[in-house]
Amino acid sequence: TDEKVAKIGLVGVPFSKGQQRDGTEKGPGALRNGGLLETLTSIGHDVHDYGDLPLDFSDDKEGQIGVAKNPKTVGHASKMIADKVSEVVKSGRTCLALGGDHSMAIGTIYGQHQVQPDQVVLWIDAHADINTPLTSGSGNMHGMPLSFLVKELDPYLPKIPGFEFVKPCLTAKDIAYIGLRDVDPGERGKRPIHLSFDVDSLDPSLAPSTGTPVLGGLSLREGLYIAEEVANTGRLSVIDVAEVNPSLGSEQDVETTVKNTIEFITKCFGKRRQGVYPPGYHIPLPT
Ligand code: EXY
Ligand code: MN
Ligand code: MN
Ligand code: MN
Repeated sequence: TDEKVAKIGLVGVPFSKGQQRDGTEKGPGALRNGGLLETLTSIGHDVHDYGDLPLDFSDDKEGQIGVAKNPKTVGHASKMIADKVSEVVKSGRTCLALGGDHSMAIGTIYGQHQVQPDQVVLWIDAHADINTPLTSGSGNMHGMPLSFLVKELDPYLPKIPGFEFVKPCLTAKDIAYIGLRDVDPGERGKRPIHLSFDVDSLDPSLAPSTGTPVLGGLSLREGLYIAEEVANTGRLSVIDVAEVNPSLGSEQDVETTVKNTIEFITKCFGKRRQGVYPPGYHIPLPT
């Protein structure tokens, strides 16, 4: 059989201070209530749930004007996220980090980097999330995570309280935003993949419960195709699921968002259109 059992380490990142709406802190709960664990387990995966990180939610008094909002709160969260993700990756599990707004990726990428310094990042998003605190018009840190991690941007990055521990760990060419179509064998690497999935990459009709929806997004088939191709590499090491906000939209919107997000996650872990046998499954015989 070619079915693969993934060893998954699930980490809840209930966080919303990288942007200004309440609700993304409820993303992990919404995905749990939507049956994520049961679905992954039912197709044979070994899921260890590390629970939700106890993240602080206070608004900072400092740093509100111009530069970056809530930098200390985001910085402290990033440190806690990084430590947990590196623990999970070190244990040999694929880390499934359920956010939370997309500022979570500072910690998840930096944490993975401690164990797998040759990581590459696949960023699926309607937004590039690479504003520096000085180029950002909003001050929202969920629009900035990559600027803290990319070496080429280091000279442009002001010192921000809370981020003293982060050293840039990626070069620009370690990041793909999507769309490569012609790669030679010699250009291919076997590097561990960090998949950063912002649900707002999907069309708002598919993931309406998110804070910064943009019309004209990926169709469900396009999104699931990416997840299937990534699963086929066998090199997934960390997945961020960012910007699910169950406080936005109707009950039906939340349900749609959660259902499609769970579908994307299960495809990342090898769920196939033709069905998956759990390990040891045999077609029942009549007795
Ligand atoms: N580029 C805009 C900003 O920096 O505020 C919008 C960023 C939205 C970030 C969302 C979650 O991906
Ligand atoms: Mn994003
Ligand atoms: Mn590196
Ligand atoms: Mn986005």
